[in-house]
Amino acid sequence: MRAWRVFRSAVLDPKPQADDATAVAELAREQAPVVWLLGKVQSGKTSIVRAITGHPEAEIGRGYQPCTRTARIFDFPPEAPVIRFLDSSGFGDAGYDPSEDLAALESRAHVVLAVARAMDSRQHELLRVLREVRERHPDWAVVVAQTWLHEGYPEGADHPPYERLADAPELADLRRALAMQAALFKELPGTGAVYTVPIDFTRPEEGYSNPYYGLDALLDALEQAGSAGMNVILRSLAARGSDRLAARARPHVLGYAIAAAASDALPVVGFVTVPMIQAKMLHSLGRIYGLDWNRRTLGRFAASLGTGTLASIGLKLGARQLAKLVPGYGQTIGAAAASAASFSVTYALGRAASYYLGAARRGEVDRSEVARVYRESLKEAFDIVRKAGMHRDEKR
Ligand SMILES: Nc1nc2c(ncn2[C@@H]2O[C@H](COP(=O)(O)OP(=O)(O)OP(=O)(O)O)[C@@H](O)[C@H]2O)c(=O)[nH]1
Ligand SMILES: [Mg+2]
Repeated sequence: MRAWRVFRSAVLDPKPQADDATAVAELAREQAPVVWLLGKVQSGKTSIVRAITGHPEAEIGRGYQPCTRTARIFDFPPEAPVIRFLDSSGFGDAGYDPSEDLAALESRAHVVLAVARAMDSRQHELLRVLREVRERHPDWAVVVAQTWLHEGYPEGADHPPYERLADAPELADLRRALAMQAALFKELPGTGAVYTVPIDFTRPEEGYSNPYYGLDALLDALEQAGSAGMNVILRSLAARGSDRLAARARPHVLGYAIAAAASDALPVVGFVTVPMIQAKMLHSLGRIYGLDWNRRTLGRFAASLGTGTLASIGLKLGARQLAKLVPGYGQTIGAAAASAASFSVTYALGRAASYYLGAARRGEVDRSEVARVYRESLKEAFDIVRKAGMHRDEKR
């Protein structure tokens, strides 16, 4: 139970260490894929970030940090990023040179996301930049989001069902514009795929039936263009549900779990321990739910989890313990996958804590439900591990 004691005192620490928080964020950031946004001013770049993260636009604006001379970067969530958006701002001014932004990306997982208004045929600058990118990296996939679709609709029309974009008779003009624009991008040099995705992300006051028109198609394209872990991240972000706080908590849990996995894999930053990362996660979740952890609340949460579960918090689990926790997974994952175990336990702890905090806010904690959420989330975590290929060092 030593790990639990370390964890407990870290959660109850009245003065959380800022350095630790920075180290945890750094760990997560190292793993997070980067979406490189390229496109003219006001083409809809920030709206795409808002749609993917569910984060309010104003906070996205404030969350951007300078990165290179020509780009800013938004880490989401900032405390333990699961995804990062690099927004290159040189567009509109002729002569944007992408080399510095390219260099910032070269060694990491990323997707190039070009953004162009569907009815705006003047895309020379964007095409020039993309050509430069693909000449340097012929294999990089490019996703082109074609935005502002309704500029090509008949006056006052709402969106058709997404699949009708391809054949609705009244949209012939829009289709022609989309096809002509797509053709320009398909001519890019290089071997990587080019995906074009029509979208329209409107503000509620514009009155469209679906403010995220085409979001699913965009996520599909990003998944196909991106790294193995991308699908897990995007789907987790998209699973919003109706509970606003739970939706805010979810990416945090994923980010801290990824950081926990990374802390096992990267001995250099070994001073960032799994129990410490888990403690930081509980702090973050407490802030989201507006509840401070104290002896009493943490004690209650621990009691709901049960001692059998507590024993696994903060530990590096071996195959045997894993097999006990989740029957059937012991063999799949293999003995060496300490980081997969840390990921899973941290993820399950975070989901159980979110559930607990939500229920405590409403004043209706059902203890057995907390334990059930933990167990269910552990299974979910192992699915994520497999889908993301986190256990890929092991024999298949
Ligand atoms: N109707 C519609 N409006 C959009 C769409 N995308 C963005 N907008 C609106 O266009 C304006 C600019 O969108 P942003 O997402 O801020 O564009 P941006 O590319 O980040 O702009 P800059 O940061 O100024 O370069 C906002 O008022 C958005 O609400 C879209 O697909 N359809
Ligand atoms: Mg913007």
